[in-house]
Amino acid sequence: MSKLDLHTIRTDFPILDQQVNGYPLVYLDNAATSQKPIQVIDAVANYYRKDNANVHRGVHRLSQRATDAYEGAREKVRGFVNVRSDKEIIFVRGATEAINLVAQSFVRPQIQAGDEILISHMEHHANIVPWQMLCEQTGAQLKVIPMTKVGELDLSNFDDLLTTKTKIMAIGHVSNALGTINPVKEMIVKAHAKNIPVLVDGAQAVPHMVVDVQDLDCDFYVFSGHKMFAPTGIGALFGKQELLEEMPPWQGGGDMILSVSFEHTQYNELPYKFEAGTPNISGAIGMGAAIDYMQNLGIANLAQHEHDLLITATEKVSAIEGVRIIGTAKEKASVLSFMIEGVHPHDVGTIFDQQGVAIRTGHHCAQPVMQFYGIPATARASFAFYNTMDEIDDLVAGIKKVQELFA
Ligand code: 7TS
Repeated sequence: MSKLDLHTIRTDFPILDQQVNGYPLVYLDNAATSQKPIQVIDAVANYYRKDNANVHRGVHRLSQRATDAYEGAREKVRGFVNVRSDKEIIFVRGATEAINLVAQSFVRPQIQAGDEILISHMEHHANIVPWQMLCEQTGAQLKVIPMTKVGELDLSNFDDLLTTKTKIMAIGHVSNALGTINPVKEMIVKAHAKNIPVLVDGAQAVPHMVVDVQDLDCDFYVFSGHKMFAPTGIGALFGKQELLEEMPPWQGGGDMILSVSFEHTQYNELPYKFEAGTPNISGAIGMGAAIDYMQNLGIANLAQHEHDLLITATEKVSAIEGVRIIGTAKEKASVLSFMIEGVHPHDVGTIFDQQGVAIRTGHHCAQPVMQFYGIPATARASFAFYNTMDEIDDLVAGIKKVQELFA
């Protein structure tokens, strides 16, 4: 049984209380982006009402308050994924920007033609394309950990993929297309045994489970605020301090310097070295408020409820004839991708929308996963802690409606 008071929780999310096409909205597209509680919306609005000023540069009161709130948010993010020091949390635009930063600032200076970058077959495009660009720039090679039919990583030849040429392994914690939770901790141990640094893409993990980067011992961990009930345009990069210290800045500008002359510029210390220009102050504050919100409810409680939703949805959907679930890994979080026999996923999505049910259809920015299964797209329901068991029934009813219409 869920320990959450869903009725109260749902009143915290005003957007959920609306009709779409004459039906109550059932929002099952949380892997694309999550909804925001009033606590987050108010934190952002109050910042603009009372404290708005630029950070790190004014002696005046508002600037001090804005700076305190922004740095306070960094401290919350630090605690959220159990990072040792504030210096190791860089605010970025999201997971995508964080991966590009690591590719260009950490890997590029040390990679040469013939070196290798190791990713997996189930990565989001954000954890493929920046590495391909780096390969084009340097002549390095992209290597891919294969996957199995159920949607798990095939680690049978993993040791052989970790070579003396591997400059980084970049791996998703949870697959957005399949929901698979990858055994990143064990993979990190093996990579580290060969001195290979590891980046973990946690975009789909942090909204759904307790993440402890010290326990994982990853070198970099990236995530986006908007998938964890915070605003868009903000995210975080964790990097081990000793690595961040050695990395050159990624972008130049204000705030990332200690002094500038035409002859020489001295860069600022961590984390500011990587935060050129005026940052997304309100976004960071909203992210801090989202973390407070999740922690007040208890992340383990949220995870338990979502697990119950996923188990129930999986049971009910797999019991429907003519429906195939894509991604049946043993360890999964919050994603149910499926195909209805004889119906294109986009038609599924459209018919769902007519009943107020929001799901995502398409390749989910994971085209290699679709290529693996030989399908153009899937329909994907993805859950958050504010979803209810009744909404699982709406999902099931939606599938049956589609089947009726296409019978
Ligand atoms: N990594 C994973 C695993 C993701 O699921 C996403 C976004 C990203 C990285 C990129 O995050 P961004 O915030 O920088 O865009 N995933 C999805 C999705 O599944 N549907 O829409 C966006």
